[in-house]
Amino acid sequence: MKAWSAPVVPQFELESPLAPQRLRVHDTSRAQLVEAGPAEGTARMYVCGITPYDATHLGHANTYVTFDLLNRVWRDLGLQVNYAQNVTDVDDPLLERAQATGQDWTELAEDQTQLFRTDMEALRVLPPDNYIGAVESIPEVVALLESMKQTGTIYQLDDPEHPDWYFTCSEAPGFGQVGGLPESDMITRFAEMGGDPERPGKRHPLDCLVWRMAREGEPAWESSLGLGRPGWHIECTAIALDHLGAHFDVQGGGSDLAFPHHEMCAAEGTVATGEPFAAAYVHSGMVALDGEKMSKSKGNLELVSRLRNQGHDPMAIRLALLGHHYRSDWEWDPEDLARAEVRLGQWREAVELTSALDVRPVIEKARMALRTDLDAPTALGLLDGWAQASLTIGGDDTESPALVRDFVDAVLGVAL
Ligand code: 5CA
Ligand code: ZN
Repeated sequence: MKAWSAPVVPQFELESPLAPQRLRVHDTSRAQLVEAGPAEGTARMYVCGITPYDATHLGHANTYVTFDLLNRVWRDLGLQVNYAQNVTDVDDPLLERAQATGQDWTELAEDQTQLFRTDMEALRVLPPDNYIGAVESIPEVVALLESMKQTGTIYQLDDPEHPDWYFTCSEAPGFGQVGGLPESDMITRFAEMGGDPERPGKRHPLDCLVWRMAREGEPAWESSLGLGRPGWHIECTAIALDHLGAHFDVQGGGSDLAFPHHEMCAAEGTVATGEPFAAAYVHSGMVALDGEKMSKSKGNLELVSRLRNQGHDPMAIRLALLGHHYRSDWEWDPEDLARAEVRLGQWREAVELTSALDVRPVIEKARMALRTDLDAPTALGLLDGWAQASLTIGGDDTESPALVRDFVDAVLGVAL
């Protein structure tokens, strides 16, 4: 499907010999920092997209800004990036919401996806190269499931009414490594996240649904597995393998997706290709409001669109998000936005100076921070130091203001 339009990104070329020449990020499955992406050529990233039944909240925005930063840091290292993202445009929560509000589910999905695109454009998030809906990827899902059927890694439930198809995930090599949870916790979490550990007839409680046979009143598609629709995890597995190939560099999303979603994707991908699914699983922290994770289902939300309609500069919203390290969990506080507005104003003033302090060593340190687990708060603090000193003490470097403008735009995604 159509992604959103790309912002114009300035070419930023400046040598920083002391900054590491590879990106290191935290891989959830190895619980340590690892090098992500190749030394040269094309890096491949899959980030789990929205389920479009409600507007983009700051938790979503934080996740997509995090992976946009990763994308930009790779580009700053001279890599090409193949970035794929899905839209879960058919799934239970979407169908339930459409039913509750009497809307057509396809219209609800299209409207909310369009609002998401507008929000992402405002936040200057680079669009994915492959933006793929679950509905449009059904042929790829079915092809993947057919190959898994051949190897006996999926099976049909012996249930005369609803003979759905399941994947034998617990037999997959490395199963359990992404989430790192003991089995009893896996079962609890699986149930909390839409899984069905207690369903009779399954070979193992953790086996996950891959093809749901048609139910009265639900959309369904003809396939060799019967009339039905894809399960959630297989959608991301099929889209990632189709657009990125096996053993791509990063699978990303919020930390709520580590288990079961990314665990199941990893298991399906490994079984289907005989290779590891992703080289690293990278997770951004959860943004909370009123003491709880911001979520569409609970309704404790602050929306990007609401803040924009109130007249807040999207660049300040972006800076407010980047002010938190991507792996931390934090609570939205309107004061964060006020502080980001002050910071943005100061940076804008400093890049208007005709001469300033030499920023090259500052950019080198900021790159060092960003290439070491995307430490945006440190990079922002370094730039504050340069801006404040340049505005108060001054400096005689005439190129630095333009260097800052281009660096901040190209790498942090903030247009000054
Ligand atoms: N469509 C699936 C992924 S395939 C899904 O989880 N959709 S979602 O709309 O619920 O979430 C979209 C992305 O936002 C996911 O990466 C999720 O981890 C992230 N996310 C959701 N809530 C929050 C939150 N409160 N804080 C941070 N990230 C969040
Ligand atoms: Zn996903």
